Amino acid sequence: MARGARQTPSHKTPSPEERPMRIPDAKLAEVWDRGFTVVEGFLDAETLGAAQDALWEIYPRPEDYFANPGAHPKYARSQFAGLRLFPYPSWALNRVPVYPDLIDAAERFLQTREIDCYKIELWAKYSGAIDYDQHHHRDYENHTIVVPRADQTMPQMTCFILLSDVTELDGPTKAVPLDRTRDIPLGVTQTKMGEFFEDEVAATGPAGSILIYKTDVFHRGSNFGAPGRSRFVMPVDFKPRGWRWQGKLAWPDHTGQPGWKEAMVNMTPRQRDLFGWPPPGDPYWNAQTLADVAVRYPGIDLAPYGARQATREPA
Ligand SMILES: O=C(O)CCC(=O)C(=O)O
Ligand SMILES: [Fe+2]
Repeated sequence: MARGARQTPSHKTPSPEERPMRIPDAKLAEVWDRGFTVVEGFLDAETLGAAQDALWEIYPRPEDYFANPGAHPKYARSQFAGLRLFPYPSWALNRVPVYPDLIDAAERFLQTREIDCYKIELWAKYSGAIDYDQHHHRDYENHTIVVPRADQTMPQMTCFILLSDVTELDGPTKAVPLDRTRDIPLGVTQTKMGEFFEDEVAATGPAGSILIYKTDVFHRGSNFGAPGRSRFVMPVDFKPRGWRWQGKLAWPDHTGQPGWKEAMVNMTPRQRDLFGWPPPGDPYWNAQTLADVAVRYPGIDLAPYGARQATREPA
């Protein structure tokens, strides 16, 4: 199990004792039984603080936005205008979706080490930009081209990492416990607006918390309850490797974005594997691929991929 990402010099690796939160089994069991859970204090303070600082390379700071919302018209165009796909310009953000305790939780929840991180987003919302209220829906609609299995073979684990404090006023995600909706066939993805308002639970928590949920749970984005508020979250989704009908992004299509190369160079083999990178010992690796991947990713340490190969097939 991967522990401790390689860091850029400005970010020290937290020791296991400093890592505050291995997600308890009981919380993962709650995701199975209830459909979702919130774990507070998930990110360590240094990781969280650095990620928060890096947000302002991408988004207007709340004080700048609210000083003149008209200067940022894009956020008024759609609820989804504040979405940005991985990678990001800064390692401080790119390391969050491969946070060791997140990998650990996904491996335990999905009950295998053979997992894909199949979607990473950042999402900024600013109060008053637009109405963020949504219908209750199941997320699987754009995470699989069919439907989840009711017996939860090959489930998907979807998460929101909160990078800002989310109170009742900050447009929390609102989720409906599974026992209220078990009678709704899995083929149904939306409910009528308001149908489960009585049952929904607001996924609130301080910055650094994580909401983990499943793709069969009804939930919705909600609007802000007061002016001048903002919400910054990182949605990250995992699946067991194997069923080609599940997924959302094709990572090769994102390798041209600023931050991708640095992220791949900084990651451990375990972390890269989540994106489909060939693991150590894979037959993909030979003298040619080792040399050419090193050209594509200057500074990368390919020793873990090369040692075995070098004894089998000298260059
Ligand atoms: O932003 C949120 O809190 C939830 C949004 C959501 O569920 C969605 O867009 O699928
Ligand atoms: Fe959703």
